[in-house]
Amino acid sequence: MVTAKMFFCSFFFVACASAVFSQQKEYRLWYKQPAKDWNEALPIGNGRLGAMIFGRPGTELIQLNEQTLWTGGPVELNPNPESPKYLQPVREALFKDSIAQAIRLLRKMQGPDTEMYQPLGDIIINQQLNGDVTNYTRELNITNAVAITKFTVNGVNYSREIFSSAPDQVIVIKLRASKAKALNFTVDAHHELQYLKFVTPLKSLVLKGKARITNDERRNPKPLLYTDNADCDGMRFQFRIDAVSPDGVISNTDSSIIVAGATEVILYVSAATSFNGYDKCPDKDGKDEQMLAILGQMAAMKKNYTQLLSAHIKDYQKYFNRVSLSLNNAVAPNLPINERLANYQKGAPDFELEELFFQFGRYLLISSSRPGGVPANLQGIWNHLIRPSWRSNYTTNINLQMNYWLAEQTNLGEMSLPLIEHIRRMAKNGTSTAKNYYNMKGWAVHHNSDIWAQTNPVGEGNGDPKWANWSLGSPWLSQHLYEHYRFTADKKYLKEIAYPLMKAAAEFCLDWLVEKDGVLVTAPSTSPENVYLHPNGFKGTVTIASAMDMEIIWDLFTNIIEATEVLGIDKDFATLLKEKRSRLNPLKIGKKGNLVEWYDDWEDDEPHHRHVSHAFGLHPGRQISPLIDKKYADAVTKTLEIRGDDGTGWSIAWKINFWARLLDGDHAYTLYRNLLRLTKEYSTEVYTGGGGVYPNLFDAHPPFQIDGNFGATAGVAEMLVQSQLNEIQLLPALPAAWKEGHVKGLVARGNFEIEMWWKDGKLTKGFITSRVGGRCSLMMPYPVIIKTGRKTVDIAVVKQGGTEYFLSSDTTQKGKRYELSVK
Ligand code: FUC
Repeated sequence: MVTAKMFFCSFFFVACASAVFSQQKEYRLWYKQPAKDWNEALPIGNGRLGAMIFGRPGTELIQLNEQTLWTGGPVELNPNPESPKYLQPVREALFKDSIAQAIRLLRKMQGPDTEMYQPLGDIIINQQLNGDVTNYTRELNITNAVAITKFTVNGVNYSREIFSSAPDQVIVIKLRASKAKALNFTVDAHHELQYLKFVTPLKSLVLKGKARITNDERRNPKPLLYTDNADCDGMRFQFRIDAVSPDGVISNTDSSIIVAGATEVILYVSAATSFNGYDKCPDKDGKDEQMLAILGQMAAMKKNYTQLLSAHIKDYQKYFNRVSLSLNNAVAPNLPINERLANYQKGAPDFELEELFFQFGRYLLISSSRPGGVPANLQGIWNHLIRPSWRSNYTTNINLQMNYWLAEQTNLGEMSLPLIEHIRRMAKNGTSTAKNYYNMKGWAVHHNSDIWAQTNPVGEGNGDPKWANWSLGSPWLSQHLYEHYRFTADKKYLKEIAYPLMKAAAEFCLDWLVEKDGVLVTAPSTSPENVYLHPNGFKGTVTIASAMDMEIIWDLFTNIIEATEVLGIDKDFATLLKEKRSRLNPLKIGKKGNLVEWYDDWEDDEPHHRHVSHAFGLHPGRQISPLIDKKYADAVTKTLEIRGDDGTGWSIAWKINFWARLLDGDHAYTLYRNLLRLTKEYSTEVYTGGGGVYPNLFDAHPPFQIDGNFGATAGVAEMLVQSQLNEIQLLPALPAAWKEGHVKGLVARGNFEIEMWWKDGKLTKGFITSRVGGRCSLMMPYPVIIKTGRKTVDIAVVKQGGTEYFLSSDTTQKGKRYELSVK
């Protein structure tokens, strides 16, 4: 683990060191009222420690999370030894169109569900305020990652500043009063379930608990219970709060801290769990969470507030300031976000809100996914529920992947390392899954994973195979392994980390593919989580060779073939994959002009279904593009038109990316606006339509699911720069509404960093920084040349998908910034 991390840091040094820090605009989400609900509270995080701040004057609520606090323990690798014997009968049933029989048998090939991500607890600050609250505001400044609540009572101004520091691994809260000694409050801690709470002789308030070893939701519908009992071996956790004040008197009860007569108070919050890796029992082989929390707290308390704050801002801005975006020279209207969202929904322009929402996705990724940690889950790191929706786990048929689409493009490549590390863990468990469930080589990942790197088909014998038995997680996740190479151009990483895992995923695919009517198909196959209407009058979920399966496998094989050329290795394997790729069941165009999703051109049970899995080849894949073949691009366009512009949050976000890849900036922009709809639904799981945002700009599935935030940011990046076809396209899908603008710091494959200005739909000026050297190619509808100083420039006019493009290409030197010449 340590070696792997060190390796990652070293290969990343090149990218980080050459990043040019830019001036950044100040982006603030601010409100005139405290949060009434969790979805109105404001998120902060340092990758590991998260908090939701309600900003309530009298009884402040700060809900905490620690990224590694999950139920359960290491996975059982062979929970269903009977599984392999059902595979052949499933295939036979599918080939005979006995779909109901195939579904019945597939349920026998399922295993345990995943564990759940858990809340850490709450901090409650009860402040004595003798009078009415006036001048109230609360804000989250995403340019420095600090949240502030301010209000006045009886002429005294009170403020609370809070941030979660990555360099010091604590949450810091500064409470201040404008009048000397006017602060009087108690600090309490709480958890929804059983816990132990006490104040130490040194006046640290401590809350400790233990997560249950199994979520056993299906077998035990009763609430989960935390216990301090030694024979329950779930994960231990604790958080500690210390108060420091230059002038106030700090005392305590058995279970709370009391502050009296203070002008300023700093609260330090540290937390730790006993999580010691995906394959270690979190109790008996767990880390000493008490020692970790105490040591972390002691180190932080040696520093004063100013030192902690400046270290935090410096660390955060090192990432955040790499990208700046300016649309139509927008300035923020002097209105709270909820009012701006309401105006926006009525059609008012608010380009600053559009910039802010783009940057908010980057803020959330920096705050929930740091090297050395685990990946951002369905809610990043923010969850207050014991039973969160979908267990707040890692869902791998779109959601986990979407969380990371923005990372490389928006200059946060390091933040994808937790995903890469998790893929390595899933590859280990997934090797057992491929062997134990199917008797196959390579590694397999199904629809869900968790901190324990679970990879088996979930559902426990009762799950609907349309999600539970989806089996192509390893080839899809391998795309992230390869994309990390494409963006960094780091051949050492490709050779040592990515390639062996990609190859093993391909070995699973080779075993998984079967021949039918002269072509290679997958069986069983699903098109996540959609349902078709079979001409024989039944509804089906399982099929043969869904378009998505074929596209995912095409993607992996193509990436491996390319990688073998880059590395000069494995020629025979590449030859084999080329042969297999040419025999994959081909994509088809249906009677409506749509891209066929299923084995045949069947109707959908729900034509507006949120998943658009068969458009994978357009995005995040690179098989389909208007620049390659108009025919398939037009078919996906038709498919998207039929699916419509609504959806869950992540579905709308995916559609932004689709339309950007179809080079239709205006349509992508329509979807971006749709996603910025204030949702009314706070807690119900809505599956059809209804996506949007909450007042805190968290994406609404509904309920809150963070992939929509990340996917939207990636979508804006796709509108501005694309490079999936290797050549860089600048402003490929610029909406007409963004008449003029400037963007700095987006990254293109090959490790090129871009700064550019545009006006009336056309590039006016630009620079490309070559971070590692190498050939840089541009594909533009008008001539754009990199000024490398060479006298002769290679520029060619090429016809791509029926349109003329100017292709220019030149060799660049590492670390050099080149101006673009625009004709
Ligand atoms: C998939 C999606 C749902 C939801 C869940 C977490 O099952 O179909 O919409 O996002 O993951």
